[in-house]
Amino acid sequence: MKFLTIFTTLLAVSSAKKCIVKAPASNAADANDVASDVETPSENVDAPAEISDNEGKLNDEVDSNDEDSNNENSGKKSGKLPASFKWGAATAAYQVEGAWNVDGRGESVWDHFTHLYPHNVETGRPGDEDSISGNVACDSYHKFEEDVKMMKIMKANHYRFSISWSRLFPDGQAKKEKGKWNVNEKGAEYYDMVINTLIENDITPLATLYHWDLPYALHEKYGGWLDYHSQYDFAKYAEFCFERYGDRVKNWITINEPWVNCVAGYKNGPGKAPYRCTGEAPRKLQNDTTGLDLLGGCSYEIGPSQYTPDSEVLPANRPPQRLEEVWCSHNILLGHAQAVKVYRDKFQKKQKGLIGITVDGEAQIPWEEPNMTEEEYANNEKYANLAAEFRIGWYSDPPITGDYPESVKQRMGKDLPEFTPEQKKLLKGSSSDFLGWNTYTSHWAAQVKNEDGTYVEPPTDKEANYENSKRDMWDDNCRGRGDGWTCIPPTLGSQAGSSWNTKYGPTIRVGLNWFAKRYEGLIKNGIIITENGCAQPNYKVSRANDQVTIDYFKSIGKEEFADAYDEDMIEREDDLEGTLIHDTYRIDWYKQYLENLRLAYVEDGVDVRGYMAWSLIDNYEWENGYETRFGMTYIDFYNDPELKRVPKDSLTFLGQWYTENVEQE
Ligand code: PNW
Repeated sequence: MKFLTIFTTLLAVSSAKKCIVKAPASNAADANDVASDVETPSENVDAPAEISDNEGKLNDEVDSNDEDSNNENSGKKSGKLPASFKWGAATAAYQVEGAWNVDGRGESVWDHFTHLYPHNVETGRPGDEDSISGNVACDSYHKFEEDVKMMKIMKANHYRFSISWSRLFPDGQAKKEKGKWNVNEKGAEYYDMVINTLIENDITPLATLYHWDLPYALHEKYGGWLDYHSQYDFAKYAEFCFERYGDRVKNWITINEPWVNCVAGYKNGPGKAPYRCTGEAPRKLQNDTTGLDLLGGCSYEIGPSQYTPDSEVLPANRPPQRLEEVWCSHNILLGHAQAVKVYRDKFQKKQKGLIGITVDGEAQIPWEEPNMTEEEYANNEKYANLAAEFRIGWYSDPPITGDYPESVKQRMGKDLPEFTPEQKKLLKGSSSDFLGWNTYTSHWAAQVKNEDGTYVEPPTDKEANYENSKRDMWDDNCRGRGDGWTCIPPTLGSQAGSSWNTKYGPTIRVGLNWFAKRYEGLIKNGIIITENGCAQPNYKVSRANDQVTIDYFKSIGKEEFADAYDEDMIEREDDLEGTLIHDTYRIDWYKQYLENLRLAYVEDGVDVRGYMAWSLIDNYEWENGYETRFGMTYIDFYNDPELKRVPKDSLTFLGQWYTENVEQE
């Protein structure tokens, strides 16, 4: 049977110091072009070229912040992306900066919990705390100019970085008294330097305010994102950033990936800080301890009130443990909205920048079987949309439409917190300037069947609750079989170097179309891919699924997706001559995803305005440590005290792709 799906068509296919960084020799010619003679940051930033003069037309007025109304059609005839396309790479503060206790920086939850539970990180060197934490990482705190050289090689015109909240406000609480902020000035100067250096090099800053590094003091004080107060502390910190940096930063992302922050930080632990494990993730069972377990495990201490794995309800303002991820999500979305309100009320009109949220989430692909009827497939398409509403819409609807998707409300029943009418108003349109999407991998979706072949039906209103909410669909667990991160075969695409990371190019096109359709007319400056990339396959990831995946794709007549690779693709930490530098798997990833992005723009008319590759450099890959490498630049973390940056082939490839596929002015 032949199905008309999107992807069948795809295969056709120092602060004041001036610092102009040049690319390394082989790219010198290009670098001279870009590192032009910008004199001072202020000259460059007063009226950034890509932002139209929209004075007096902000907030709800129709054409507010439409930075380039012609964008939509300009590149289509040529088959290229428009010259205004935002092109660059991304990193996050805790993963690259290091200098964790330098110049007055305060502890974040990542500092605290990596130090307390060193065994929660999958790789590292025994006894070497720096090898399991972001203590030093790439030391971008001291080596930022080296990073800019790498940006030049890929011809970046934008750079996405994040600001460390606890570097600015060590106890998390920003306050302005008598016109003066209680900021850690040395920390604030670091970001002045970053921003100015970028601008001097013709690279536009795209700053994220929160990339998972909550000041530990706030976790200790009231339980961090589990508590309602977090939104106000976040908004105050954001206000400082707008006031200090907003003359130069015109693109703000409030929160990075609320889903990962809350699900991996509170439910599926101990994965991400604060290492809570309120769900049924397999790793919990091994380490289900009360109190401190210095060898590794889940954390149950929180705030002024200690509680144990058995405590069902926390004191005032705290959710029941089983709903921690849900409440974390709720509060973090409100934090986003509060920060946007501050920007809109006090800064946007003058500064003329854009603000939005970045969500993550797998594109949902309807499950297909060789002898399926059209009705069955159509039903799975319907369920793919429902699964996407759960996985993505839960986070992207509130900042655009002002509320959770109806399907999520119906299935969660009373376990889903409600936004008050004022909160809905606050949320609605809070990501209407642009929407950021981090995209890596797709998942299958379908309506699950009972053993007798009948469909599992959605919960009735009476049955609706957190536990029942997803039982009739294949949601974020890959066809509903098993729990946790790892997909059960067949997977969509070949296995990259992180358990959840599979290479399936149509991911980006399917997802972009899903957003475009759902939010038609509601996002003024389109969608920005704020992350996409892969870890080169490595020794840690099992490929047991390869054959199942190959056989499956053959069985449905789509052999082209039976993507597998030879052993020589696998990264070996001791082989500098190999894929550590000559990263052909990663190049193929970028080729496939970028081609699908291009098609989404030129063929489907999706308003996609930017692409940030993850990541500019190898860095601290959270609970996977330093041996899961997502970078386009190599660093020998264990043996090289200089942390020298060595460009990989993929970095050069991206520079070429940009020249060939984006209109040059
Ligand atoms: C993103 N998943 O995280 C983050 O924003 C980065 O900090 C991180 O380094 C990068 O992707 C690579 O991991 C994700 O399970 C973590 O689907 C997990 C998932 C997706 C993204």
